[in-house]
Amino acid sequence: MSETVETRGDDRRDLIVGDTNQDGKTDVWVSDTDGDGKADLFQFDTDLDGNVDITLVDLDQDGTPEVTVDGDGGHAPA
Ligand SMILES: [Ca+2]
Ligand SMILES: [Ca+2]
Ligand SMILES: [Ca+2]
Repeated sequence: MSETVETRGDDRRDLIVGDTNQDGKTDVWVSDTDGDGKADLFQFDTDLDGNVDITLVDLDQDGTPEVTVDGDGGHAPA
């Protein structure tokens, strides 16, 4: 179980989903959780098993995430 992390909102919309190693599985997610169209949740699958390994939250959307947690922070991608 990973720690649950607070985000700006609960209305997740993925702005960018990336497959950096082109194995067909998504490994990067950049998401907006409060509906303003600005990214505030960033997730990475670093071991490429399809599950999120690190979650960063930019609560004030200044481009620098304030919060970093292991795992998906309770916000698994759909
Ligand atoms: Ca946002
Ligand atoms: Ca993983
Ligand atoms: Ca910030």
